[in-house]
Amino acid sequence: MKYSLPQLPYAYDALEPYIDAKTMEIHHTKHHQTYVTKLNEALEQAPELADKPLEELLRTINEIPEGPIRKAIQNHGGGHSNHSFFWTIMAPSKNASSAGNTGNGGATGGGEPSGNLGEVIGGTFGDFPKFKDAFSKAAASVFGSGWAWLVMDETGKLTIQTTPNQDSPYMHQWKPIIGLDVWEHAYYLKYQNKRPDYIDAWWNVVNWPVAEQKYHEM
Ligand code: MN3
Repeated sequence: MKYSLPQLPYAYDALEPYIDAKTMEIHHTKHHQTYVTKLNEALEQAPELADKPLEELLRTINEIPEGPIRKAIQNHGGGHSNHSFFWTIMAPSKNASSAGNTGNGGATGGGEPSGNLGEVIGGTFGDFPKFKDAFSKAAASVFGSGWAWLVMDETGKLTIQTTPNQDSPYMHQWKPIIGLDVWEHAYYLKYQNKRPDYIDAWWNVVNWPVAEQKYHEM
C-alpha cells in the first residue's frame, strides 16, 4: 500500500473545546482512512500513476483520461491531500483553558498571523478582521460539502477560494495556506446544523505559525 494515514500532530482532544475529541477521532480514523484506502485501491489499477507524487497527480488531473481512475484520484486523492493538510494547520488553542487538554503540540492555535503573512493578509484584504469575515462568509456559503481556502494563486496573489467535495486547490494550481473542511462530518456531532458556529470556533485553533511556514515555502 502506497499511502497511509498520517498521525495527527496532537491528541484527539487537543482542539477542545472548539473541535471535540469524538469528531476528531472519527474524522481521522474513519473518514480520512477511507480516502487513503480508496486512493490506494485506485492506484493499484493504474500502476503508471502510482509513482507520481500525489500533489503532481492533482495538479495534472486533466491529463488523466476521464473515467473511474481520474474520478478516484480527484475524490480520494483530493481527500487524502486535503485532510493531511488540514491537520497540520490546526493546533491547541491559546484561548482554551488547560483543563482536559492533553495536546502536546504546544498551545499555538488562534490569534492573528504575524510576520510577512500577517502583513500580506492585511495588505490584500484590508486588515485581519476583514479577511476573517470574508473567509468565514465563503466557508458558510459552500453549498453541500466542500472546503474554504486561503491560497496563493498562479499569479502570486492571495485569494479566498472554495472547492466542492474533495477537490484539491492543487487542481487549480493554487497553493494552500490555510483550509477549512466544511463537510458535515467535520462538525455535526458538536454543532449539528450550525456551520457558522463551527467556523467561528475554528479560528481559535488555526495554527498561524505553520501557515506562515507554508507561505514561505512558496
Ligand atoms: Mn473531512
